[in-house]
Amino acid sequence: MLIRTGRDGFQHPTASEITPRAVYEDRRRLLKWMATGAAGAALAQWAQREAFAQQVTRPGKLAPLQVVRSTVPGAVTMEKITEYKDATSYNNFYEFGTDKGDPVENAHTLKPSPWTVEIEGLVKKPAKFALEDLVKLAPQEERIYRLRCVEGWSMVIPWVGYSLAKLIEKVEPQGSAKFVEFVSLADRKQMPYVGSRVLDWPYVEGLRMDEAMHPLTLLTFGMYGEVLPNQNGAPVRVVVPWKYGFKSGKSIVKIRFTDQMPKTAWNKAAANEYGFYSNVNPNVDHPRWSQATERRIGEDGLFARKRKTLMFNGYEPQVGQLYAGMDLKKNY
Ligand SMILES: Nc1nc2c(c(=O)[nH]1)N[C@H]1C(S)=C(S)[C@@H](COP(=O)(O)O)O[C@H]1N2
Ligand SMILES: [Mo]
Repeated sequence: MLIRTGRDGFQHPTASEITPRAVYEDRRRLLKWMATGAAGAALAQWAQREAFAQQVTRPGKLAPLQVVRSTVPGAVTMEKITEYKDATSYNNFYEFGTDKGDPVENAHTLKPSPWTVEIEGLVKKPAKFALEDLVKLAPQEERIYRLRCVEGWSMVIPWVGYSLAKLIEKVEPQGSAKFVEFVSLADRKQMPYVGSRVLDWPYVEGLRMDEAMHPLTLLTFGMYGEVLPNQNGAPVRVVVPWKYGFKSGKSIVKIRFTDQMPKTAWNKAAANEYGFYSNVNPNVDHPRWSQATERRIGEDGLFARKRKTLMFNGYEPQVGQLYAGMDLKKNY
């Protein structure tokens, strides 16, 4: 059962969200577990996360989204949230220009409604979803993720969406499907820089199937409690928190299941600089600069210190296992 709170629309967790389901289903075990003190720790952790999530204020500029708390491990970082004005005015969205300030200025020509997302390729149930239906496929969760751009800056953003895995399960990939490809809109009428020669349009990104199925991989419809602003990839994008930001394609119109590693836009543009995996890794430098540190947007005053970049952007406990045995210097 979900209990609405009045002020901010957040929903408080039920016992099943704070305690492991098995424990909660067995009353005797629950009492034992509580006696160990683990319950207190879980509650304290929950209260702390709650306090941090309360930082999320709705900017009140766009349509609000009803959100529930995410129970996915690692889905809520406790770091200070980047200001909405920074997250929406310092962007990479090359379809609207290559300067950080271009998207906020130019993306008003994007029409995020009506919108459809096509699911095709190696799936048993190919489909065409109207955005309204896609939004309703699963409860919208709030996830507070670090976003680390390959250029050496980072932000902390409260995204709204659900695990991409929920959509993937619905469309039933065939056994032969090994990768998922994400295709962004490429419409010159709406996107002034589509046709420019910086990238081979449309913007394409991709994940291995197990990466796409990982619960942290978010099919994203909003941020800061509201629908996505155009410059952040309205009306639907992907967010993969342990990878460099460019793996998170914006304004997606197609999701294709394949048996071949997708040819991604950045890999085609410069294969020696942007590999398919692009996991955040402080030990593997970009050929032209170090990846060991990052600048947190909003902290860039005169005395702001650079932060150390974390392996897998800090999501190693959750995703490290996906890459066990892989040479991450080769598979950059
Ligand atoms: N379609 C499309 N998606 C894109 C990009 C782009 O140029 N086009 N830029 C990527 C890069 S480099 C980053 S860092 C993130 C930035 O997301 P944000 O502007 O919401 O912070 O979007 C990614 N998704
Ligand atoms: Mo980026």
